[in-house]
Amino acid sequence: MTLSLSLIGYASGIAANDEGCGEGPLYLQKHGLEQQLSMQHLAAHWQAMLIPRLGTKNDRLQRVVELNKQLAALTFDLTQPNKRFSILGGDHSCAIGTWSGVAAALAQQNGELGLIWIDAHMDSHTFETTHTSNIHGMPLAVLLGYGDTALTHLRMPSPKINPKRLVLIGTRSFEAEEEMLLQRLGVRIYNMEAVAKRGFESVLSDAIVYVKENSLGFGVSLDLDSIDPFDAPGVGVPEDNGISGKDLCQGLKQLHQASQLIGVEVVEYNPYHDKGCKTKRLIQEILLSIFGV
Ligand SMILES: [Mn+2]
Repeated sequence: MTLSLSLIGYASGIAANDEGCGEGPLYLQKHGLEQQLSMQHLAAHWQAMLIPRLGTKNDRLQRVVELNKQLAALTFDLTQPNKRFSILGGDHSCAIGTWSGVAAALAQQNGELGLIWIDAHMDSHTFETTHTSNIHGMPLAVLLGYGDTALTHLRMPSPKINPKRLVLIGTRSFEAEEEMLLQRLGVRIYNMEAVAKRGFESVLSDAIVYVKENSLGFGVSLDLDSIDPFDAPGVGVPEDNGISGKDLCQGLKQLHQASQLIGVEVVEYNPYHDKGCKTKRLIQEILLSIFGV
C-alpha cells in the first residue's frame, strides 16, 4: 500500500531575525508542491498550515509556545509505524514542537528518540547565552532540556533528546557557549570540515547507525542553510562552504530504506532570497530522495 506523506507547514518566522521564512511553506503550497511530488509518484497531502497569531516582539515567546503546542499535537499523532511526515518551515523554532511531540509519543512506549540535525549552526543557545535573543537559535538546547521552561516543558517536562542519541552534521558557524554546552553533554558532531573530508553520504551513514542504536525511532531536522548558498540561496542566514545540493540528495537516499525513520523537517526556506526557484526545486528533490519511490 502506498502511504501518503503528511505535509505540515510551519508558516512562522517570528523566532528569526528575518521573518521572511514565515512565507516559505505558504509559497510551496501555492506553487504546487503537493502536485509536483505526485507527478514524481510521491503521494503527499497538506495536513495543516500553522500560522502564528499577530502580536508584538514582547509576546513572541508566548506565540512560539502556542504554535509549537499545536505542532507537537500533530506530530504526536503522526508517530505511528504506518505514517510519515514532513514539516516545512518556517524558522527552526518548529523543531521544539516537532520533536517534543514525537518524543512524547515514543516515551509512552518507553522508547527514546534519535535525531540527526543537519545545519550550518548549532542552534544551542539559551536566553542567558544568546547574542540575538532569536528563538530559532535555541531549539536544540531546548530539546536537550536547557532554556525557558515554557519551551522545555512542552508536552512533557523531561529533556526530549538524550545527548547520546543526537548527531550534528555540517556545522560551521557557532558561538563558544553553544559548543561548550554540546561538548559538555558529549554530543557527536560532524562539522563541515569532516563532511568535506569524508563526504556527506559516508558521514550520514555513520550518523544513522549511531542514532538508531537504543532508540525506538529517529528523525531528521534539516536546516537548508546547511547547504551551500550557491545551491540553496533561499535561506535567512546563509553560510558559505556548505554541503552541495547534489551530495545532500544523494546521501539522503539512504533514509529511504530506514524503517525506523519517523519523519523529517525541512526548515528556514525564505522565498524572498531564492534565485530562480533554485531552493524551492531543491526542497522537492530532498523530499523525493527521502520518501520517493
Ligand atoms: Mn537551524
